[in-house]
Amino acid sequence: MKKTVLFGAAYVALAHGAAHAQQAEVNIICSGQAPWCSMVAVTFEKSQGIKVNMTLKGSGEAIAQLVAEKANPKTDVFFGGTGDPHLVAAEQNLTLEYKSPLLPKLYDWAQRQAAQSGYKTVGIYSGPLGFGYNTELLAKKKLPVPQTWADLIKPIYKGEIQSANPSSSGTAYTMIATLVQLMGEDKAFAYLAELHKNISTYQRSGVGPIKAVARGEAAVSISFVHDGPGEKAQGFPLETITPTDGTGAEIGSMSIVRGARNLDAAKKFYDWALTPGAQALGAATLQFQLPSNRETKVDPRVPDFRKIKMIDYDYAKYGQAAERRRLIQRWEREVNGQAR
Ligand code: S7P
Repeated sequence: MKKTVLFGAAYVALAHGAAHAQQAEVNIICSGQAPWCSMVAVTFEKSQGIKVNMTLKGSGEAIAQLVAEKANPKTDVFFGGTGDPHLVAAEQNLTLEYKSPLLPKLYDWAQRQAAQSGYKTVGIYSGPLGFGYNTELLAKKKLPVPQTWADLIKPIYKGEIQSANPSSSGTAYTMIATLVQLMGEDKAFAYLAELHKNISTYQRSGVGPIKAVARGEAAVSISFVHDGPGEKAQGFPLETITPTDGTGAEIGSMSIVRGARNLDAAKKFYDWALTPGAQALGAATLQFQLPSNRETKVDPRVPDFRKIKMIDYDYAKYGQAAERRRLIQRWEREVNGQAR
């Protein structure tokens, strides 16, 4: 998904031969889906007159880039993706403390994400983890809709499930951290080893599995359920469900890079991205996470947290670099390293 998109104002400026050499610009890594990232870039550029250079990357690749650029940052803002790489970036001092004037407008969970990072990141959306399933494929294979985590390790689902790989995907890391908090660590890893036998593919990106299920390439995915309605709206036979034995959620986040070359523009983007108008661009591009500003209109397709059995997810603990590394390494050793 490495793709750099340059948006138009700079070209227009050149064409007009105006003195636009000084035009403000901002370099953003976006870890959301492409239509949303593009809409955010185009709308910000048009409304604020600041050129946006945007690169799309999964959250794992995004943090790797911030680490690689540490001595000479080329990125100004890291927008979207699960909260854990943002917390890791904050801990490693790769991102900058900034208190947006919009902070008081945000839900508590988004403000907590900011506070526990020393205001080096902020929550921009949240969404629960669950399962996607292809209604036609399950019917054809005479398979029941899985209701619980325990269901997914039943032999009837052998080769029918896709997940993402936690080494590259924040979504898959959220799954590991959720299971560890739900079951206790050793039981969670025993569970993941059983689940491994039913997994056909671990995809690099978090949205890959639900897209594969929507297109009939697999029957069930472990995914953020807010990624389901967008696939359904495109006509795919896709439904989602959250496990009745409890689940976790991401706090999608945004951070300003320490040493950002375009700090003023980065702060302008950051403040703008927390407004209801900017946050409404998610649903407008079929992205149905719960926006963090309390005043943002909530689309009816956004998963209703009040109807889902949520665990009390410890974002601070599971966002620690050492904990994240340790759990991913354990998964590589005890799960991914095993034959299926
Ligand atoms: O944009 C959809 C979404 O589910 O994808 C993001 C996720 O971090 C994708 O990155 P990974 O490949 O690292 O899993 C989520 O933040 C977002 O809600």
